[in-house]
Amino acid sequence: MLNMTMTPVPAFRSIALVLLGCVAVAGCQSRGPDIALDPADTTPPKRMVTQGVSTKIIATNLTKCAYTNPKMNVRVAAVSEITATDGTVITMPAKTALQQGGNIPLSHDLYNECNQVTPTNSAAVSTAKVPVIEVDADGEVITGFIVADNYYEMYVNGKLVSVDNTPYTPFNSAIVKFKVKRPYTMAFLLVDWDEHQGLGMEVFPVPVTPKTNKYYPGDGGLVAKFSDGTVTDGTWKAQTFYIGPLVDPNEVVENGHVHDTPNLGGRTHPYARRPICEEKCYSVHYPIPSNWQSPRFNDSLWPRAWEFTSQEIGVTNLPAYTRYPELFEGARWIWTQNLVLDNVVIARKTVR
Ligand SMILES: [Ca+2]
Ligand SMILES: [Ca+2]
Repeated sequence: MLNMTMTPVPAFRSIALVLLGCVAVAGCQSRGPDIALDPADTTPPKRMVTQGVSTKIIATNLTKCAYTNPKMNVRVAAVSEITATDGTVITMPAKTALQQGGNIPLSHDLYNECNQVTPTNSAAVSTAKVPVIEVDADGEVITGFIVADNYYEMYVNGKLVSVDNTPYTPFNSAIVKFKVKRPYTMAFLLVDWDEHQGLGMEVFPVPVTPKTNKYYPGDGGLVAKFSDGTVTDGTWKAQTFYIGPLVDPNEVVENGHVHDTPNLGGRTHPYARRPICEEKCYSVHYPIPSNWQSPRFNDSLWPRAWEFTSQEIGVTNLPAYTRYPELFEGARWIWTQNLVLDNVVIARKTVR
């Protein structure tokens, strides 16, 4: 006990410094990123390694599709747990607000076959009934359009403003409205959902070749545009927390806070290597920081988001996106370094 008091771990020391700062600096209790950032933790996070599929199912299916027909690509979005080699129990594919449930702001549909909301073009889209989530009572109302492959949850200044109501497939898109003052920080948790949980692979619905469709590494992507002019692009920060499938965990090369897979053929389909390890594949995971949603979270050591084209994302035939080019004009698809292997991503942007 005495030792703990005398030599606090760096995290406690950081909190203490922030608290002391608040006593000295007037107005530091106010929300918003105008307050000091938490000190950056320069210690690179420690990897956790898993092998094989996660078998402990904790939620059988988060997909709630009110309407279905055989032509729709509706897939089961399970949640499970897997134990890493260091004993850490990790939720697959991720801990989400959707699974937690309760009083959460479920997304308002731009396009969603499950709810039969499928406007034919941008002119047919109405934002009138989208609820406004209040972050600042005296802020401006900002409207945003979001496509995430497959799941997103979005925070503004630490407040949850939208949770993707369709976590896996069919591919949907959403409209969000929030009231906030500048500067403000947006933070997205993004999940490339999968069926072979822990492996980062899905069951591809259409056979690619007779054997390759059962273990198929899926890919991710986020595109969003907001009425104040903010768009997703390479000025955002993006960090990956779940990388797989891997033949060997050492295929993830760490350089400080950059977790890259530079030697696996490519960063997008069809160039990314498709390993044949199947149930023996590994994944590498990193702990998600507890305050990642906060405007005070310091993402300065995180890599910048990578931009990808619609062709690389594979969305040239995705009505949830392609029907509304005007609503996404100027926004770029973003993800981390590897669109295929990076399965859980946090993307952040402070708008000044
Ligand atoms: Ca979705
Ligand atoms: Ca993937």
